[in-house]
Amino acid sequence: MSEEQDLKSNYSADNIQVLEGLEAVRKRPSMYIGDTGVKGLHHLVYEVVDNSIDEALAGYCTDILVTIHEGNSITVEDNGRGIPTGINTKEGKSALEIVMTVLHAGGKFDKDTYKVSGGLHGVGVSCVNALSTHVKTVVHREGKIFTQEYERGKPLFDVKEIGTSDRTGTIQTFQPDAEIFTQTLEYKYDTLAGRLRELAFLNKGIKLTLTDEREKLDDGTFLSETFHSEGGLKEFVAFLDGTRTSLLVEPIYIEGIKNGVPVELAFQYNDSYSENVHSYVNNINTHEGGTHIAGFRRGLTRTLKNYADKEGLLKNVKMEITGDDFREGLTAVVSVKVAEPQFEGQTKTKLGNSEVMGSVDVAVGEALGNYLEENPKEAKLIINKVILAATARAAARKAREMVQRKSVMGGSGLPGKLADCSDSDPERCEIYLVEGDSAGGTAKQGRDRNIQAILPLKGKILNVEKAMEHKIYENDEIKNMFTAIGVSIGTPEDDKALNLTKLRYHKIVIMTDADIDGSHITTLILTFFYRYMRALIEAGYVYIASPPLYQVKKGKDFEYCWNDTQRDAAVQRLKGAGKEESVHIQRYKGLGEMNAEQLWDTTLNPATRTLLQATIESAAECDHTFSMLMGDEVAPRREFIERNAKYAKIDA
Ligand code: 0RA
Repeated sequence: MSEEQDLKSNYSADNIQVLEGLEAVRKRPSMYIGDTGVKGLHHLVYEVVDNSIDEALAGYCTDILVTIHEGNSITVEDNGRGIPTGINTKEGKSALEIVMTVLHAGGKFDKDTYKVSGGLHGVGVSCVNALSTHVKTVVHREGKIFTQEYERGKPLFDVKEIGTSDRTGTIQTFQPDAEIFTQTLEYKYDTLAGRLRELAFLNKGIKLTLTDEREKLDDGTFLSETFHSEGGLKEFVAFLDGTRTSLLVEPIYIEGIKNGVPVELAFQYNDSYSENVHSYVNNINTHEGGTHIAGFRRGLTRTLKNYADKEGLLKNVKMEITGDDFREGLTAVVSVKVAEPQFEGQTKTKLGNSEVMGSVDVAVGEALGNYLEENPKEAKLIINKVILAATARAAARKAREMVQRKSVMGGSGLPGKLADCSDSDPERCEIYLVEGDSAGGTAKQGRDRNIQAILPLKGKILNVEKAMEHKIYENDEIKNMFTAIGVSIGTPEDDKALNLTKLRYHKIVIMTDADIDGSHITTLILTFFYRYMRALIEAGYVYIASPPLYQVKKGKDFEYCWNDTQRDAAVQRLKGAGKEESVHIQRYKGLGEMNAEQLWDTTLNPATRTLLQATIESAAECDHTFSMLMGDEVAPRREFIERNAKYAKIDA
């Protein structure tokens, strides 16, 4: 074969690969964006925003605007340099077209840019293009405006010049494809806002604005928020702690390049007993931790211990102090940028690069070492808190061992209040955690005894955000939940990990009254699961029941209603030609007002009930929300409940 022919055939081979690329994305979208549900849908936005973040991190972009349009198309606009539009000689196409239509082509044209952002799947904007019915890209660059449009990834025309401009930037508008996203096409404002807020904290200085054109406000403008943080992680930590009471005037903070790895971290102690450490690699939340977290812990423990020893603060302390004791009431965010991150673990969110451990260790040592020397009063506060934690830990271990012993005893060890089901296959079995003995009684009569177990809980359960660990394991309602659900603490590898090998149900349903008290109890139980049985939420086993608010009745005919709109419609339907007074509306004030049959029909029957699945979209948002809901300040809690009340009704 001549050289020329060789080149030619390679060229067409390349072309075929290109076609296969985007076809493959449409054939198996989950491989590229994780899933085709709510998560994947939102992932499209993150993928596009990540490109703009990269441009900002390279120093060329300060503002990113995200707009949700009517009909759920999205525009992402930035004021960066604009995607290059010149013809790439090798491919014979414009760089823009290549970026938009070739898998993984994103970074090809600018090797100097230190690419650090990029979604978990890091697939590039061509995937978004492949999974959208229509994309329009507009580039302002070199005094001109260029554009190209695509349908399901295929260009509709060559890049064309459409005008002149005195600015630079890239504007991407895409419409997700209903053929791909069969579950939902609806963007959630709060989900996008949560991620943009997180990105603003993680990349200080960048302004990210979210506008929702589906939500017009009273003054005629659209719902819109701008996220912008000059303090970066220092402000992130303050945000996470919400209304918790801080031990230090402000978080300990460091930013710098250590052993070649950019490290930024901030931490603060508060008066709670839980540890909230969040970590990010290249702006991706590393839920499972990894080497950066190991480095953080090592640096924290070593530096605090050295200081305490040097100052003789541990002279009279008899008991052993463990790593955990240094992290009680700790809120921290660790963010590193790694050029070639290795992700491991079940959800590929655990950093494996060993060199990062030392970098973070050194960063913590420096920041904390200086802080302790310069702030001896605060240093003593921290050390005293650690000593207190060690004291409490002894008590907690005893209490935890009780839970461990009880929960392995099996049948006879089950709580007396539990009405178990007869089936023993966890996959088929459900347990309802029910507020109050009276509703518990009705549920016991109304349920399907084969697969549904009922555990009544006494009123308000313990607020685990405010209780010390041993109090939690001593609490009767909590002990009952551990033993009934079949969860214990301690596995052969880790004596604090959750042991799910004896899990007895794959659906754990929280059922409370549909009023303010009921939703408070739901929140208390969810907080408990979040702090002490998070793996159950992550596995998708935790649900919230939604009992109806009304029964609308006329003679023998009746309908159940979950909100006021349904109620009004039911009244109209049932009255027919008759008078409105002939229709009777019963407002359920609690589960106790329903009889067993009604409870089955509306809330228990797997064929007709509505269950809301508890999920952790963002651990950081959860921490903030729980600290606010469970904290002492009333105003933010009331605001949150009022703002979310309308969603709660829609969901029902
Ligand atoms: C590569 C090179 C250059 C810009 C970009 C990529 C770029 C990509 C995106 C994606 C969204 N917004 C973006 N902004 C910029 C420019 C190279 C140069 O001008 O020298």
